[in-house]
Amino acid sequence: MSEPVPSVTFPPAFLWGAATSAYQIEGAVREDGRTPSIWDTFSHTPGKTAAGETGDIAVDHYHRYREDVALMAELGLTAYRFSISWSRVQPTGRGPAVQRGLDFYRRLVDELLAHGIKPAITLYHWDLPQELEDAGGWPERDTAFRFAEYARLVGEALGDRVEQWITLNEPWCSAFLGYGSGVHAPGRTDAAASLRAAHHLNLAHGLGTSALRSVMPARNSVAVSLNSAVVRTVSQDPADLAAGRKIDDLANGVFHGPMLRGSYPRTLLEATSPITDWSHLRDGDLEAIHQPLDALGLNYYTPTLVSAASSADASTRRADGHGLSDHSPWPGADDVAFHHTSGERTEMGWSIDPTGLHELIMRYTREAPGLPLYVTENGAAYDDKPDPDGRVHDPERIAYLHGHLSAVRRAIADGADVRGYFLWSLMDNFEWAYGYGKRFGAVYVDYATLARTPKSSARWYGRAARTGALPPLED
Ligand code: GBH
Repeated sequence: MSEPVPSVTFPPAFLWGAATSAYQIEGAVREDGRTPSIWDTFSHTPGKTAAGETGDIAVDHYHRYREDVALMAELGLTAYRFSISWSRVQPTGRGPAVQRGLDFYRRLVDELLAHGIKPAITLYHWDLPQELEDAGGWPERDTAFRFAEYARLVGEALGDRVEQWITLNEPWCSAFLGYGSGVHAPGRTDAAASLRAAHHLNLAHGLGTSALRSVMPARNSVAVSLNSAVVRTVSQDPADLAAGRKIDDLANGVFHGPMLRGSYPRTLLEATSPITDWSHLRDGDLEAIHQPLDALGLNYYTPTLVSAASSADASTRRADGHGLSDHSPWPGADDVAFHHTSGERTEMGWSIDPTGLHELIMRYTREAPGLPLYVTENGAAYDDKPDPDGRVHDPERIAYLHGHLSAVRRAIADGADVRGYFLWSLMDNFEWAYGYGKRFGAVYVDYATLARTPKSSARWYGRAARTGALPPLED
């Protein structure tokens, strides 16, 4: 363990950002040629999201983006990570781009640049055009080629003014929550399909990276954002350590292996061999996936605690190891048990553990030496409510941010090259299967009026952004 850093100041060029994603904030789902994505279909299917909530209106960012950018500027943010709705740009997932769809993002980018805020584009944050799902979705190889084509179109349109690009957000969720446990769109529960999906997401990342580079200025940066799990075991028992390694392969190695090293972990191929023969892995795929990257994005919320299933104490077993589903998102890991981690929790039930973020950053500092790192998501849901005077006080979120930003600062002191931090999320929004019940925003959204009110955490974070140092904890 490292010593605490005495003065909590950050490098001058450190980016202080916030993150969002298209389906979670935009609304306007039928405007300007946009067609349904798998999340439109899923959220409109009874029983799939809390209270049947959908992103139809979300927080109406599509119409309010100017106000939202002004708010970011007023707070003092220096970067903004958002995603592009694929079916706004290519309604069928194929063919030429729809100009009106691209125009929205061009206006948003220009508004950000005019306010001195650096845009970071995520090309894919889980909202596959429904037509591509109808043709087989991510388990189908062709989807990777469709993604590369889409990446090229967006790169051509915005590569002159956006420097930071992220191909995929958390492909683990797309593959294993979308096709394995089925708690995310498209809601399929087929372990073999989830492993094929993971491979085709890897391929999409590789082909998409090459496509972006072929149309963009060389100065632009291409990265990927992974929800790299911090896997801990309940004991040092060999059986528990083996369980930990298995989950590490299924959470991390399945993407990092091909993307950063050009191979799948042998142990992953073995553990999943009863489920798939991996015949979908073709000659040349690993070379296509293993593209040099300019940066790596890490999304971190909470660590994962596991043991061998045989040694599990049922009372500590974590129900949400499988999310909201009876089907596991961990193919080939029926011999692993998931446990509740101790300590304070957020409204999601996720334990608060900033040391996990330090550990994660140091791991990739070792495993991907020389690769600049960004924390592309970190944040917490709390049950925020306005006071009678209309203000929203969220000291718990300030404490969460303080703890995790201190962990980032400690990692920098320990030699990690962390270039920026993106708080999840800029504002309250559609939290996927949980609907609007979980508030991750630094900015409060009144869902009756869609009025935005910065919470005290937004002011606190803005002060950090302006001064490059963490303000004291008091609210
Ligand atoms: C991110 O997902 C998303 O990128 C973002 O859109 C979302 O709003 C935000 O976080 C908040 O949820 O051990 O099976 O329970 C994070 C999703 C949550 C996925 C924790 C892995 C643990 C898997 N991650 N989850 S399990």
